[in-house]
Amino acid sequence: MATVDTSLPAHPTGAAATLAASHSASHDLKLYGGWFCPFVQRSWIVLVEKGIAHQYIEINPYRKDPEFLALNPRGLVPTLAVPPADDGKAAAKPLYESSIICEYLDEAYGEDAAALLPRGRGEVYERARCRLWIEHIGSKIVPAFYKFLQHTPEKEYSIEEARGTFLGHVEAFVREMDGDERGPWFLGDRFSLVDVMLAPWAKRMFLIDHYKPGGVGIPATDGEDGGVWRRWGVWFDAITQRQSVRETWSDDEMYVEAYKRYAEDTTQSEVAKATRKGGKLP
Ligand SMILES: N[C@@H](CCC(=O)N[C@@H](CS)C(=O)NCC(=O)O)C(=O)O
Repeated sequence: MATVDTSLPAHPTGAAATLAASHSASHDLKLYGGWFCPFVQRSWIVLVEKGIAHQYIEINPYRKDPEFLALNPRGLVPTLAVPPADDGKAAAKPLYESSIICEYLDEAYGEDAAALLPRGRGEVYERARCRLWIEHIGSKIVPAFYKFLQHTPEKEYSIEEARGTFLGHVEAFVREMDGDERGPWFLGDRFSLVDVMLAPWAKRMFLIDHYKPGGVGIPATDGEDGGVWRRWGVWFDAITQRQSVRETWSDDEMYVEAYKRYAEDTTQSEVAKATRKGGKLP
């Protein structure tokens, strides 16, 4: 039986459709993804940023096909099939979890100078600091995003509480950003995995404006904390206009339709179920 999740449109549209079509030929490195999925978009952005040859395979992760589960027992996208190291006789090796896939792709491909995490000998602390704020995105900002988007009047928490928690986690992140107000990236003039990790949710914030009364509610830039929110605006504009982010994006209206099931809290996705229970996201 088709559900709100399994009946999602089967293909990307817009820029993402063009990108997927140009990576449809068979290749040993395969990204299994869903066009609507922000975790997939993270991995997809890294593939584009680094110009990594690959095959993109669109699947619906809510249909737990046995071939998909054989690769990823968690049944989630993104799932990456990594080429075997030897003569091609061995089977492809699976990898999953978006942040791990992104770090793998960054380390396995490209020059050190183009790395998306600081890699130099003298940069050990800086790399750890990046991972700390990547962890903050995953354990604080992303869960608060879903709690906000899945808010309905029946919930035991108010929309103001959901908004306050979300903005508080975003603010803590912005206060850690380097550089002056010109930024634009988390590391100032250096684009990194920290930016990649939050990019898909920055792109999806318009859905909260669309569906929730009062919208995201980013504070005014002339208020008490104006500097913080000006810095946020600089980062937000830069990330949402970044070519790799635009190329991995379908048409806006497709997300409006796909995220109705979150806004109405009817989806049975693992992320949504964990959000409802107040547990850790998958
Ligand atoms: N922690 C995982 C989360 C991935 C995830 O939740 N993906 C969703 C699509 S956006 C999925 O595959 N859902 C299938 C399901 O919930 O059954 C990651 O970072 O890769």
